[in-house]
Amino acid sequence: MDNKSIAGILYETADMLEIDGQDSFRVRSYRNAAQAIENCPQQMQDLIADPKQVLAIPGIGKGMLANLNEMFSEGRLKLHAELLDKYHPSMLQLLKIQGLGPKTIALIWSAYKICDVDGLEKLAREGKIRILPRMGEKHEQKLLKAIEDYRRIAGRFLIDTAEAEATKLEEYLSKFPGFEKITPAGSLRRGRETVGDLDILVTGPGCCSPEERAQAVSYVAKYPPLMEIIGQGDNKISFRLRNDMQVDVRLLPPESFGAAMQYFTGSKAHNVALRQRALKMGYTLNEYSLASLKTEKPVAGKTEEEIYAKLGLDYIPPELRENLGEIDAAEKHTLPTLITQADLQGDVHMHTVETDGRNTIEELAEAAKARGYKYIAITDHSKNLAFANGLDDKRALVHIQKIRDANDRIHGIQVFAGIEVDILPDGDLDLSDDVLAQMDVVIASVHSVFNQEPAKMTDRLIKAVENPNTSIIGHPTGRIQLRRDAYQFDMHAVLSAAAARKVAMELNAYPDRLDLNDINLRHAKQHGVKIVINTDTHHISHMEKIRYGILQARRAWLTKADVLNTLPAQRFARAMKHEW
Ligand code: DGT
Ligand code: CA
Ligand code: CA
Ligand code: ZN
Repeated sequence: MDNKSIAGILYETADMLEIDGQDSFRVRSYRNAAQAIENCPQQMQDLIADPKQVLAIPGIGKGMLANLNEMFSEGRLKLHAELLDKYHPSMLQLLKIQGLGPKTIALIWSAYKICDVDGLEKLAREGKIRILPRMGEKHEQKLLKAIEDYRRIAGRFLIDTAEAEATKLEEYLSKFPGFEKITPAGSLRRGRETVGDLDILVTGPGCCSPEERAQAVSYVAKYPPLMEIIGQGDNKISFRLRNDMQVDVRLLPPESFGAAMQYFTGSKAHNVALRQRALKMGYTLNEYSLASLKTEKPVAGKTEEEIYAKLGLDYIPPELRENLGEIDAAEKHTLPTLITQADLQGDVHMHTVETDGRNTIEELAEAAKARGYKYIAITDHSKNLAFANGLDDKRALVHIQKIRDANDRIHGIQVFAGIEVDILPDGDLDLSDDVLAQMDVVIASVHSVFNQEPAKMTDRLIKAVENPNTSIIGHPTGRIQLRRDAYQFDMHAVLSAAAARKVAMELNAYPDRLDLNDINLRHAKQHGVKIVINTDTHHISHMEKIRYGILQARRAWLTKADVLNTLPAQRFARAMKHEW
């Protein structure tokens, strides 16, 4: 059991204890422990043999240590299982509905003994929520809207979660002697920002005869995090993991591995268009091969490359396979040379211990240097973000000096002085112009008052773009994936303003944001607006999240030339002052 799974069980236990009406001290002890374990850099699994080390973690006492021991020895927590039994696992789904906390769930449970999403929706539609104490018609309407939002995102996972699950499973599969190649397909391979289920393809000598496949399938079925098998066939097994993620594992003979990769990578829309093209050329295309219509003889199937080549197309990278013009471009040899991670020279959105980050300027610089970057920018928060201990003018000036001093001391990487300054509700920036003018990089971001009228939000953003000190608009739509929608505004108007002023738009690579999305990025490019890909690092471990930003940029057809932080340091610095 890894830290994330342990924390998940403890969070759920805390929530269910609260629903159960247990005292708040006990509830909090589970929640605190969950948080501590989630953030612990070492795996509990490695610490558990030494109780002293576990007890040294703030938030973990003797009682919690006993719980941890139980989880490692039994593979479960009895209290958690009992609470799930008393209510129903569906209770945990209710907690994922925005604005529905344990107290309200407890209220609804005590009145109606209902604890599933469908049941809750029925109650709300029948007007049975508004009559409960402290509730009203407005609460009921809000709840119905929240249920709708929940349904839209339920069953999807952030790309980093999906990737981590895929990697763990691949490690397990690679221990089976009959498996030679193991590859994720589906939306994960296309680099989509969220993933529904995992599609894993396997090939090798263990996938050939029915007996070998039966053996292989039974090995897959013994994957420890597997919770429930959904379906099992001769060459496929589908199952659900503890976190509710569904996985399809398919066993394929080597001669059709490429055809299967092509088919199961999708997207469905890309496949439909490709199959039509194949038919026009006298072929059939399916998950086994590309074959001649007349003779039914396969002409390609071992690799994707040979399939695209036989269809008269340049190889289409998975990120582009959405039927958004890529087949046409592949035929005309006009597919773009997509940006790669190696093109990036720096990462210019980072927070330090001075505000809500966890590392010092030096630690960030060293970690960035180790990644091969030529520059970074330190961009702490401004004072409007009080809970993050944001900087006022005075502290900002001291901080600039601190960054300049650090830059003089550290060799082999340039450290730019920057700020992530709040865009206030009226569009003014949160620090004075002469302080901002001293910064090398000014990222202007909205962090509060998200629910303005669209016209007002548009004016607010345009005013921020037109501030001569602004270099970049940070996470421009404010969405938090699977949790909070983008705020409403006229993207085209803001992009036009940004193009006129040579202000860049951020592609925030942090998986919860991935903002701008692929469609907005394509619009930005059409408007002639340049992009900066950043991680918004709050801890050195976040720097590697840059690859999700790269995937998103590739999905948007971006090339090296579209992205400013591919420039050498001096030219990048000029670009931050509107010269590109
Ligand atoms: P997801 O799981 O919702 O994030 O998205 P995908 O793209 O991974 O979709 P999934 O898992 O349903 O199917 C994986 C791939 O298999 C999909 O991208 C294309 C292929 N596929 C699935 N069903 C069909 C189908 O009915 N027709 C065609 N042509 N391809 C399909
Ligand atoms: Ca999938
Ligand atoms: Ca699937
Ligand atoms: Zn921010």
